[in-house]
Amino acid sequence: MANYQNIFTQVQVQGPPEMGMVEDADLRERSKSARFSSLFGWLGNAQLGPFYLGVFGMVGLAAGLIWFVMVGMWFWGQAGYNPGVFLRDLFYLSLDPPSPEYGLSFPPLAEGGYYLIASFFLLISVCAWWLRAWTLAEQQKMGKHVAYAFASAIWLFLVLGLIRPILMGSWSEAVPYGIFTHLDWTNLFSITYGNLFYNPFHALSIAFLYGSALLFAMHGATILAVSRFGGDREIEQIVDRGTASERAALFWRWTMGFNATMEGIHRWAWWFAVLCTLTGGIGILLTGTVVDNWYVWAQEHGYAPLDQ
Ligand code: 07D
Ligand code: 07D
Repeated sequence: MANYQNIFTQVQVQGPPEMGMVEDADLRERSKSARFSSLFGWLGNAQLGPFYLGVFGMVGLAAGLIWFVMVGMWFWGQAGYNPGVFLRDLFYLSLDPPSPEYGLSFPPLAEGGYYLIASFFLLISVCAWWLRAWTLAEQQKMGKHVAYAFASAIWLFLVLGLIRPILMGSWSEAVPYGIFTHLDWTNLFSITYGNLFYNPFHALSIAFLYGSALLFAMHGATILAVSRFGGDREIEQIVDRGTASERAALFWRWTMGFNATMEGIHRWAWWFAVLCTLTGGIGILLTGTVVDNWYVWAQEHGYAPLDQ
């Protein structure tokens, strides 16, 4: 018997590919073929394609690739064009922003100009990808929830690499492109401004980050636990008695007296994820612009003890 599909179910049902709706859709930018992959079927839907690229998809991928290759070429140069050194030092190599004396001016290529050009392409890439999320939702007459959530991540990204450096009057404030160097930057940022733990927006961001993981675990576990009743199929679940949905809801009502609804749980998830980067961006924006030292700020506002 063909069973319903989830990550633990090995049976994969295959019919003709589902090519997607054609009404009100621009078919010129959608590829024409679809394939099946058993590997993909274990992780999600087995069907691969059709793929929609469109103008914004093309621009996003092309600009992203230019950024990636520019960073890679810089690393290649730093490694002395030696593949062994490149691989050995890959996580330590770095394309750094200009030094502080250049302020917001355009420095020589080797002293940060190249970094600014690469950043420009990354900016175009991320923005084009956001437009793609918006226009694809528009085409399907969907809400714009994905685009708004992505906008929240882009807000933090823009604060880190564009808005705050401009407010501080220097591109040197931007984040370097390197695996470990961007961690060093994060560490140094915290130390420079008196320990980011005393920034309440960092705390809020952490609460939403941890909360997102907790909610994701609760939601994922709940749906998996009722998938034996068809809970993962979500059809006719909301109104009927005795359904997977009702069991899932009752489980949490009996566990903690309160339960989310099938719709509401996704609002919880959306808000927690969105608020993580939204509050984070506010916290970074205030740092160095409004608040110079978060520990001193916290002492002045009764958030940290005075006698330390
Ligand atoms: C799982 C979706 C897939 C995305 C992945 C990331 C690149 C970069 C590198 C060309 C969850 C793809 C990575 C395209 C290629 C070069 C040089 C998303 C998933 C797999 N960080 N960060 C990582 C970025 C910042 C911090 C990893 C980006 C801030 C800490 C990866 C940005 C601060 C740790 C990475 C960014 C910060 C990391 C895994 C941009 C404060 C880790 C990311 C554009 C927020 C972790 C070695 C991941 C790690 C890590 C990418 C910004 C802190 C390389 C693209 C400046 C403390 N960061 N990061 O899984 O292992 O995300 O680092 O803003 O511990 Mg970071
Ligand atoms: C970066 C959003 C932008 C990303 C975009 C993606 C590509 C790749 C490629 C798909 C992540 C673009 C993608 C280009 C595409 C492919 C292949 C989201 C980003 C648009 N902190 N901290 C946070 C904790 C400390 C510091 C947030 C914990 C120390 C700084 C988070 C701890 C110091 C910053 C968080 C801890 C410090 C942060 C990030 C513990 C270092 C930030 C949320 C337990 C010594 C950032 C307000 C996020 C922020 C941030 C967690 C400790 C520094 C909640 C748990 C004290 C400088 N920290 N942190 O979603 O917003 O990031 O702060 O110790 O900038 Mg922190």
